[in-house]
Amino acid sequence: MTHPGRPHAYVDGLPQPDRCLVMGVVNVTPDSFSDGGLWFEPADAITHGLRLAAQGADVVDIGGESTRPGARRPPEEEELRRVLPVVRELAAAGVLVSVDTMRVSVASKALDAGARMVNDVSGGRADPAMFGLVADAGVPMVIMHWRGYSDHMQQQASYGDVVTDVWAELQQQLDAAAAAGVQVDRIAVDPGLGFAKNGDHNWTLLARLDELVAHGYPVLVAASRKSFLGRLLADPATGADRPPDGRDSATHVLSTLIALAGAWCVRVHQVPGSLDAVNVAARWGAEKR
Ligand code: PMM
Repeated sequence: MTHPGRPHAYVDGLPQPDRCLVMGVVNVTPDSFSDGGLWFEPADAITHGLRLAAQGADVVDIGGESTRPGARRPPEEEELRRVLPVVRELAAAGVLVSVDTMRVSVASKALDAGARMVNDVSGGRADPAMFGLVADAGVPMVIMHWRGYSDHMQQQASYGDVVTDVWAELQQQLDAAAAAGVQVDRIAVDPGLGFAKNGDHNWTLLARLDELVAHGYPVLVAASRKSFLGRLLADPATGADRPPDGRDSATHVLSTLIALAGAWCVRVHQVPGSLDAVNVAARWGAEKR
């Protein structure tokens, strides 16, 4: 049985409060949709990461590649240049750092620099050696549902039943991870909102999140500021999508619902509101036990 508001599965090696975890996002990129350019200078990214940690983020996720639809990949050297100084400084300050990368070389160097978790949005598909690295390092890993790189992923947004199909494809990656020796209790899964998915797919995955949770793996959800929220909250007068920095209230509401559905972690740009949200959900869920 699952307990609303309370994660029913934990990732070994990460904090285990009696509530859904909150992962804060630092995009060290010039072009991410949500905060592109704001934290592109290492000093700014470090300051921002420290702020997220001070606000109560359980984990701070550092990425150097924008994955917004249509984005081109940075060269490996550039991704390393963006990510490593930020990982190093935050880890040295005692922050629990996750590295958001699809490249095994970047993940490896980030772990050497103090990162303690790998968030691979390709779920090991972009670089199959990722599972071997994670197995050897013994660190937790997020396996996200992914069908292809951002420059062509939206052409692949075609499903029978999106929840069934996403799980079947995640299961393939879980099998590959296990075959490579990744410890099962160090894995979280993620439906990958917006990755080869349109707005309707995202809403279906969210509304039926309990079905993904029921498979027994800890589930991470990253809905924060994504474009399907901008569309939902479009200006009634002009029809223009709500810009990303106006999507945080809706993100926090979703964090409550995601936590109540039994998710393990929400990945968000603005930590305080979602931390309040998961605490409300945990208290609510405690009455249901
Ligand atoms: N989305 C983005 C980046 N990293 N990681 C996981 N695990 N899941 C996601 O859905 C995800 C991610 C997209 O962009 P953002 O960093 O601006 O939110």
